[in-house]
Amino acid sequence: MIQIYHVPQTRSLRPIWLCEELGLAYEIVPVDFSAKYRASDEWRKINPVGKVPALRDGALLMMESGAMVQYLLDRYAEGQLQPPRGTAEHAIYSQWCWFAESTFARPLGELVNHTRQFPGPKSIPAVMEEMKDRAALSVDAVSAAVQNRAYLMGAEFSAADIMMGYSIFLADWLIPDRVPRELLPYWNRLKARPAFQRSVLV
Ligand SMILES: N[C@@H](CCC(=O)N[C@@H](CS)C(=O)NCC(=O)O)C(=O)O
Repeated sequence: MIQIYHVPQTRSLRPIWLCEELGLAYEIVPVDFSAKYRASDEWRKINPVGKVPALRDGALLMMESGAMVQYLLDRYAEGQLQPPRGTAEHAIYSQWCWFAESTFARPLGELVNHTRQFPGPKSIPAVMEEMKDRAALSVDAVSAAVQNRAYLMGAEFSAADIMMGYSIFLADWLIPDRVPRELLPYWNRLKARPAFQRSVLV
């Protein structure tokens, strides 16, 4: 049984959403998200940098939500939700998956970390603005990419939309005034998916 170590509203949403899309059975392992528990030996044995999520499938233990998504696709999806590997389409699909986490979510995650580390008046406005500007560049790039198409890869929903969906979720929470109106049809389409709705309730 696939086990997903989960904290609501964190990146564990990605593998959960994918399991829901594919109809895969999985078990949720709730995680104490306190800094103290995440720094504990018990949790560091599961995620050495003290972050969430983690995934276990038999003897396999993983951190990194994007790698979990790719593993679940390759192991269980029988070609669904990603273009054939080695094609130009797969290259673009993969580009959006990486972009979602390494370029788009990065300044948003740092925004969260900065305000947690330096709460209230201790936060540095210039740093916050710079991170917001970098995230806004990404949100604009995604918005441009989905104009006149239902999903990132065209008419078909793919796991790249799951990767991006979580990053947009973060942007909607952290920089709502920088999310362009033009992105909303795409974001609403993702939120309307029954599998997404089930995954946010877990
Ligand atoms: N690149 C990692 C990022 C993991 C990550 O930043 N997780 C957040 C929750 S969504 C976290 O644990 N933050 C706590 C911290 O960084 O202190 C992934 O995609 O799994």
